[in-house]
Amino acid sequence: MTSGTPIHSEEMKTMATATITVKGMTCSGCVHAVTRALQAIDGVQKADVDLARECATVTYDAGQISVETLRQAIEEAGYDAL
Ligand SMILES: [Cu+2]
Repeated sequence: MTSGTPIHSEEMKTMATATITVKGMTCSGCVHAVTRALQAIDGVQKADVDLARECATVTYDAGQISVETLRQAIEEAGYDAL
């Protein structure tokens, strides 16, 4: 008798990318602060913060969190998310 391997159901991942305008960043320290704040969120896969363009490009699981969650984290870090 052979024992079958259990079938693991695929986790539902709905990855999305959002570009959020971030105001108030003045140096690379700010970029780090925003990047860290975003990456600390459960559901964020990748966060790229651009000082010159004043924006954050975030890849996240839309089934877990929303853009609002990302904005909130940026605000809590002390910057303005538009
Ligand atoms: Cu700074």
